[in-house]
Amino acid sequence: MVEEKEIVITDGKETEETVEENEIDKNIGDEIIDVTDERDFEKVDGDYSSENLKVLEGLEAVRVRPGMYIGSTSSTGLHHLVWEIVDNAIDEALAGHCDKIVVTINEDNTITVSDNGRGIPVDIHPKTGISGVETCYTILHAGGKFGDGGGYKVSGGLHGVGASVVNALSSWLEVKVKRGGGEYFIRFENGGKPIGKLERIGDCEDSGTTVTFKPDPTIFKETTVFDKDTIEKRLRQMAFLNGGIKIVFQDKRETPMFETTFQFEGGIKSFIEFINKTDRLSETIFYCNGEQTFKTEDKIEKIYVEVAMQYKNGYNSIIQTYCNNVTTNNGGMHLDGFNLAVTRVVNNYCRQAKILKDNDKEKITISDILEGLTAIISVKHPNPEYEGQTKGKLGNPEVKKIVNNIVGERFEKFLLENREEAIKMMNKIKLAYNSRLAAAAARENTRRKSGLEITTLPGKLSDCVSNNPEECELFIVEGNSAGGSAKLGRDAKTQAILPLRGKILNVQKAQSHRIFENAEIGNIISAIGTGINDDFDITKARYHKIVIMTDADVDGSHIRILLLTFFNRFMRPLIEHGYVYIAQPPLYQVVYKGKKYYAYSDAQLEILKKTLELKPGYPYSRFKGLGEMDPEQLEETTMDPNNRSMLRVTIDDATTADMLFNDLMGEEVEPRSEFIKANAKFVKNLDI
Ligand code: 28F
Repeated sequence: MVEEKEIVITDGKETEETVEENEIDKNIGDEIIDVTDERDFEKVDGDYSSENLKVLEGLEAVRVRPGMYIGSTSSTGLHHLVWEIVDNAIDEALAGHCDKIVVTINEDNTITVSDNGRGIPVDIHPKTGISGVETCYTILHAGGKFGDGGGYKVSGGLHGVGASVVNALSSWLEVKVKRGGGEYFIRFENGGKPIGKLERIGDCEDSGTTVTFKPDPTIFKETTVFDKDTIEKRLRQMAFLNGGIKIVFQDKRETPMFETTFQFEGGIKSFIEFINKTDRLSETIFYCNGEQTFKTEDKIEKIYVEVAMQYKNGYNSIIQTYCNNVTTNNGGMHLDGFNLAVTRVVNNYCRQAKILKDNDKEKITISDILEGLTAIISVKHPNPEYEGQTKGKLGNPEVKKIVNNIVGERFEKFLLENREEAIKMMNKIKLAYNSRLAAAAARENTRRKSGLEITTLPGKLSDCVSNNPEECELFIVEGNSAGGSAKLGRDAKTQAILPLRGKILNVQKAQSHRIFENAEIGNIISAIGTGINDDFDITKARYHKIVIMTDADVDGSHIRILLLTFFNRFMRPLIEHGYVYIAQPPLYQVVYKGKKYYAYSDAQLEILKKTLELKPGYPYSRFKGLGEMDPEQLEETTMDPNNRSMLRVTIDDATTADMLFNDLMGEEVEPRSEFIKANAKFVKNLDI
């Protein structure tokens, strides 16, 4: 069935991406030699030929089960190869030896990464008997922890698997090193087999490392084509998270060559400026960074913390957390520490400044503080542990205390030194606090009046017969007439229809307690059954597929965006669980030799015309909206699970989604109309 796949729409072409389990780093380490750890070397025998055999076995293991090392062999896995090599260059920069990294997509879709660091060591490694370069590229995890203690080895996140993994999964890979006055070269082929030894090919004055590789198409069966937007976005993020480093990105597949440079002296402070382009509560950005040590069983280690934040006038909150340059989607100890610190400081400040009056008995909670807040929390940790199903939660307990300390102290100081900003922020927080308490009181009132929880289903809902949420689908349909067709065309056993009249409230700009006064929103909330925000409970979902079905025109995309904004802000786990879909009604119908054919885009229409070998001028019809389709048409093209194609909404990168929502829904009119025009791009950017 089509909807089990994630579908990426690019320029009217559809590619299906199978949803793969993230299988990362399981079991690896058993057979692995960490060349930076002396103790490990005493265990293996020093015989060179047996060593060599192990090397080949290691790389072969990567080729047999690539998913274990890079998560998947889809486009995502393909790009992991780039991140891996870039991470090594970033590490060299964080160690203080390099300030410029160049990433190039070459004409032939190979990748070149280069840095102006010290160059990978070229001398023979005493333990492996081969050059440092060959060691790094053929022994699993050899690039492991940098021994010099000068920097943070940051590639220990989801994809810190080492350069050798990239080599193992490449048709060929070349390394050039400039070091100690010489230039050196080595080439590997066929999944990491060295073609000769590292060779001195000339003299030079500077130093650095350059790597070029071609991903093996027999491994990356789906695609070996690199995506410019994906790489550009990640490199920009890297430049924000590692302030000061200059990262140049080139795409030579374009003529003229595309080139852009990222360098942000302000680090994540610049990241906040980038996200909060409009509608800021005040211009000042709170920024702090600091380092603190902690003791483990046998050594003292350092944690680096960097936090930046700023309020917007709206109510949406964007909190991005990172550990070692990798997004921690489900937060963890750094987020906990941050929440603790700001909650404490804000409560103290508001008590002292008499913003909280004596009769305000309730404390200000983190949810009051988060309304309208954009914050980036980035930590660097020598030994991060990730928890949760998707390994998206930072688990190291010491991080909580350290972030709490640093942010607490610096944020308190900031408020005292920036009185005007502080009062603006606190007034905003107090407003959120007041409306939270007012909404709670209103809810309590309704409950008392009716004597029971509000559990009635909306009158406009045509519910399905089945009570098994797993097979139930809710179609949220634009307009009453389309709703009528959908109602007649549905499979009443599993498909429910909720027609929406007019435009729903712009939830980005509305205050929380106003949302619930809106009838359309209220209908959606009660139909789905999960509740919202803190009360949200995914187990209460009455449908496991919630399908947004709107016209393929500007109004339709506006309503779709409003609905997505709503889900994003109040029912985000619904998206995270993959329950939200976008229906794809066709745009065109061609009747040919008594058979009906449908096209979902202009490009598809052209393909259809070619396939059917239609003469120019052969008639076809264009659907102006869902309402124009009769129930059978709607059923067979858009609703029937056997025929339809739907887009699953997944928030892979919350920043992009949030920023899109902001751009679309915020005050500025310009970006909004732009995005509605570029609707296909919107869908793509949501990583659908
Ligand atoms: C294009 C990607 O990979 N840059 C790198 C260095 C520098 C050193 C290093 C790398 C050797 C065996 C650990 C140099 N001098 N860019 C990169 N630059 N690796 S990777 O050392 C790795 C060690 O195992 C380096 C002194 N110390 C370290």
